[in-house]
Order: sequence, then C-alpha cells, then structure tokens
Amino acid sequence: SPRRRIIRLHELSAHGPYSPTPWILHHNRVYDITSFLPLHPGGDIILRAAGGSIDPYWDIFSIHKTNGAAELLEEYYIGDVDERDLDAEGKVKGVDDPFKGDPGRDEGSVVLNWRPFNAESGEEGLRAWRTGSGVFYVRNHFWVPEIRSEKHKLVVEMPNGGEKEYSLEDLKKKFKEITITATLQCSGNRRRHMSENARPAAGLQWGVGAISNAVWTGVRLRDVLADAGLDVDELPEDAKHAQFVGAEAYGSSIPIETAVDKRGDVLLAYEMNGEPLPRDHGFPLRVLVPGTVAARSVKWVRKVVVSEEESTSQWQRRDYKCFGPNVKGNPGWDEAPAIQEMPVQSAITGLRDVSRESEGDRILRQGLKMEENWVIVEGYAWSGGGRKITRVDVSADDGKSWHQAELLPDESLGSKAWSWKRWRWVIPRTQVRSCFVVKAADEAGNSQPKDYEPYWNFRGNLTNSWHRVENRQSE
Ligand code: MTE
Ligand code: MO
Repeated sequence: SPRRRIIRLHELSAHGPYSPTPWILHHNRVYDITSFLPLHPGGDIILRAAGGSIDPYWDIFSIHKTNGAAELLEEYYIGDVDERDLDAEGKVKGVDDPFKGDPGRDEGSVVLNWRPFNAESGEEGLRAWRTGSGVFYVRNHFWVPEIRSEKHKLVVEMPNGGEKEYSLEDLKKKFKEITITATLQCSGNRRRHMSENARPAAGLQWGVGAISNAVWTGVRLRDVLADAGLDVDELPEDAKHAQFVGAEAYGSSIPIETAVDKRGDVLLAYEMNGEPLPRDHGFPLRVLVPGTVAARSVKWVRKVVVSEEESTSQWQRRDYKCFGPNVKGNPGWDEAPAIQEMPVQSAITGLRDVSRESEGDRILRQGLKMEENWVIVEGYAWSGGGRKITRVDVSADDGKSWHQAELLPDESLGSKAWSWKRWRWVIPRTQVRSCFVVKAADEAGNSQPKDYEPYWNFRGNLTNSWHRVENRQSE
C-alpha cells in the first residue's frame, strides 16, 4: 500500500494549476495528478481544482460520482491532510465554493438549475420582441468568472503561433462599432418536448424558453482578425477554424469562413441592449455568432485562436452534436459534425382569451366583432444562417387545417435576418377544435417535422418538431 504522508493545506495550494506537479484533494485525501493529467477524459479543466478540493467540482460534473472516478484516483494517492487543517467535524477548512462569486439574479426567469445557473425566459420574457437582459435565458456550464473590464485582455493567436493582445479600450478605439439584433438559441431548446413526445433525452429539460432576442454592440471579429495579421480575403491553407476560449473552462469554435464573412456579423460584443454585458451574459466581452447555435457564442472570451483544427473542447467534439434515433451510449463522436447553423424553429409562447370585457386590447380596437370571444395565439419563429421566416402556419385542430399567422413588424438590425419573428393569430373561440399547432417555413423552404420520434437523439439536440399546445381556456 502507498506510503502515507501528512500534508498541510499550504503545501497543497503550492501544487496549483500552474505547478508542474498539480495535486488535488478529495475529502481529506491528497492526490498527485501529474501523470493522470493526459489521461483525464475532460482534459485540462481538472486543473481548476488543482491546489484545492475536487469535491465541489464533482458536484458540478456529477458523472464523477458514479463512474468510478474516486477509485481511479486511488492510484495517485500521496497522503492525508494534516489534522491542524481540519475543522471540528473533521472536514478540511475553507474548501472553495466555485459559485461564490456568481451575480444576483432577477426574478421572472424560470430557473432550471442554480449551480451552474440555467434559466429560461419566462412567459413574460418571451412576449416581447426584444428580450430584457434580466429575463434573457442563461446557459452557464460553470461559475461566472469575476473579471475587471479594465484589466481584461483578448489574445488573438494566428496559425503560426503569433499573438496579438487587445484591451477592451483597444477594441473600442481601433475598430468600427457595430450594432445588430440577434436571437440566441440553445441547441437544447424544447428538449423537454422531445423527452415527452418521444423518449427521455439527456440534458436540461428546456421548454420553449432557451431562446431570446437582444440588441448587441461590439466590433467585427473579421476586422480584429485582419488587424492581428490574418488575410481575411485570401485565407491561408492552415486557417480553417476560429476557436474561442472562455475565462472559466468553456470553449468552442466556428468555421473560419463564418468568422470572416462580411455579411456574417460575427461580433466581439461588449454591450447588450445598450448596456455593458451583464455578468451572466459574458461581461466584459463575448463572441456573438448570429444564426449559429448559441454554444459557439462564447462568453467571457479571453482568447481567439485561428487554427487548422476545431476546438478540442467537449462542447465542440461531444455535447453539441446530433445522431440518428437508433444511436445511444457510445456513438461515433468524431464522425458527426459539430452543430453550427440551426434549423427552422417556432413555438407558441402565449394563449390569451379576449372578450368584450378586455376593451383596452388593441386587437379589439382593430375591428374584431365585439359579439364573439377570441383567442390570441402568439409566439416566435426563427431560422439559422440568417434565413428569413417567410411563413408561420397555425392550426386549432391539431394540424388538420391551417391558417396564416400575422408576422409582426419589428426593428431588426444587421446584414441578415438574425432575429426571431414574432407572430400572432387571432381566432374566434368557437372555431377552436382541439390542439393548437405551429410550424414555420424559412426562405430556403425549410420547414419543421411533424413528429418527434424520428428525430429523437440521445442528447436531445435540435428539437424542432411541430409545437402543440392543449386548448385551454384561460380564466
Ligand atoms: N460561454 C462560456 N464561456 N461558458 C458557457 O457556459 N454556454 C454556451 C454559450 N457560451 C457558455 C458560453 C451555451 S451552451 C449557450 S446556449 C449560450 O452561451 C447561452 O448564452 P446566454 O447565457 O447569454 O443566453
Ligand atoms: Mo446551449
């Protein structure tokens, strides 16, 4: 059995993320993970715990509690924490809480998880074309990094290894400021509908609210890459991807063509809805890739790498991929492409009954017959790649007959249709038969599938089958 050493906490903390011999703590036991590092399936992220306890991180990456990680660690055991560093209950003193610096949150969003924070825009939030920052959905994989904007540096690395550094001031001074409106949608939006209508799919069970629309201001990534030395019009052979590295542990990449597209509007954004980015949305700087799955819009971005390879992060190589409905467990990860542009999507976000009594309603003033009761059905429609929504088909009899919803005017900005379309349908109560259904079409003629099962995938990504809502009369 291994020789047992007694180790002080200050000794442990000297073996932190930058030490050539990183150690970690699990309960009261210390492990030297130097030789384990290249074997860790999750890569370098384990170093975040180096010099301290791994336990709060296993609370986040809960797979470690069931996959035998603790037994595996035993091979690297070197000793126990000195009793002087234990509290009265025998627990190690001052174990770090990774979430202790997270910001306070507005009420109004629908919280799925607190640590890390994941919340949908609630029904109120989803009603407006421009989502208020406080109710814009949040998808954090980790804690929210604490960054001083005046200290923040963005490093841009070229394929030959050359680097250039920009402060926020540099970015604002040097490059033309751009403002666009764009919808962000998580690849898991509406996953719950897939779980309910087909089979349970792994991941956060989002309803219709893992999508929101805001105004974004920043500078073009294209301009910054050009300044850092990339020939953006005559791309060199070894420039195939733009990788983004977040200040916590997250990262992903997009094809370089998307990054330098003149009409692609890919931004390094520092403002949301006319204010500095809120901390949950990437303060002080995030990537904004309109028309592309939101997983590529890396928050708290600290590095951009132009490379021949995609990001090696699990969010590029694993999680955000789609497979056939027969595939489970151990798919050919590398054969499936990372999700980039998104398919056409729509959903019902509100059902309201209006009657003679609801006099103030604009709809009634527009000349609907006062004798009847009406149902207002409303929602969003959006497509990836900047493809315009051309039609929203709605039904009040579970898809037997269809009508055209009204596409509402809005103030979208940018080179393409990056923002969702709000739509509305007003139908007499007496004509409502069974389920309300919505499906949309985009300018490429893409539409949404009817059923869920043929599109079920075990990660529950890209759910876009017809959204059905039970006919219920509101009180
Ligand atoms: N960037 C970092 N650094 N960390 C993250 O956890 N989550 C990604 C993306 N960028 C994430 C990130 C995912 S999966 C989504 S859906 C969007 O951010 C969510 O952006 P939002 O929280 O501003 O709505
Ligand atoms: Mo996401």
